[in-house]
Amino acid sequence: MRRFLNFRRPLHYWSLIVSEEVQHAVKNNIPVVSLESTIITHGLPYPQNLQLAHDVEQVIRDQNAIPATIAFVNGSPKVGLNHEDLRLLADPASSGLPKHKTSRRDIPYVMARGLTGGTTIASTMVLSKMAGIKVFATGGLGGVHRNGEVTMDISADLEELSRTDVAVVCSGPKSILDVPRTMEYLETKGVPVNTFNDGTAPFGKQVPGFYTRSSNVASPFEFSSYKEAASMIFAGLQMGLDNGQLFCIPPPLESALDLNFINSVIEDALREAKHLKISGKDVTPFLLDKIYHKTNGKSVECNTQFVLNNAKIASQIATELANLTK
Ligand code: PSU
Ligand code: MN
Repeated sequence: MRRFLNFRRPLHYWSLIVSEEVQHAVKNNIPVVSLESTIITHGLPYPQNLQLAHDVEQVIRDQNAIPATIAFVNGSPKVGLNHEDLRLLADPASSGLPKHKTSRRDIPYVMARGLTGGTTIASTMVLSKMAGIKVFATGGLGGVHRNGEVTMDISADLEELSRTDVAVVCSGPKSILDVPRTMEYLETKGVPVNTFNDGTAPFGKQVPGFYTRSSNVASPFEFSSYKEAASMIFAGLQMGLDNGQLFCIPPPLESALDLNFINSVIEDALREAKHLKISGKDVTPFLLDKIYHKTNGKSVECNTQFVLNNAKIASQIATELANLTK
């Protein structure tokens, strides 16, 4: 690792640390897929989180692409982590301090205090863009929370998608959210939502619901090949649109959960969150943990499987994009 100095970039990018491997790949148009780390610090329990952090990087390598997991390590923004970094993030006992869930607004605080934290989709997009990475794989998108018209709890992920041109490959916004309002927000902000249609209709016509193959909410657009997805990213870049795009992949059939089952679990978890007055950035981690226990771990198994699947597909999209930009 070395300090990333690029004199064509403004001063404030100087503290970004990009691994040699990722720098080399970006410079030589080798496909790179970035990965977030809030899923490691706050999304999944230990040690499944550490296992997944390693497995997801391997899936990307198996596709001949380079993984770039992103996080803040002792205050430094890092793109491309080593084993010690991953362990530090994953193991709650690895340092005296809890890990900081780091979205865009948390970046200056985390850096100034030298904290270690997992990056959300929003901040992973920020750092991906700085490092020149165009494709990013993750599990689930943040969105407009249920009752968001009153609480105004709307994930910064949505705002970031409207201002940073990185493609996010995920399994849709979770059904803990208000999915129709999340779609409305993205439309207003000019963010294309494209769902993969692998021929198993009606999927592709509807946005996936994270744990479920469908959410009953229509997808504005669909795509049926990775090349088509890459062409959409390429078109956005060519036009200098500056916003991100969302590519939704339904979770693999074998591990997907039933919509009615997961909805009743979510209703319970939401009631509990309300009762305990959980708010702000704690809402998502609280709900994920409740759902994990109420499904006897099935939600984590499903979550793990679609993160791996999304990383594989993101690698193929990144490969097609590299071909287009040759
Ligand atoms: N959805 C999950 N697991 C997660 C997250 C979302 O199933 O770990 C994380 C992602 O990093 C996402 C963030 O960017 O939560 C959104 O948090 P908030 O709603 O506070 O913006
Ligand atoms: Mn929020």
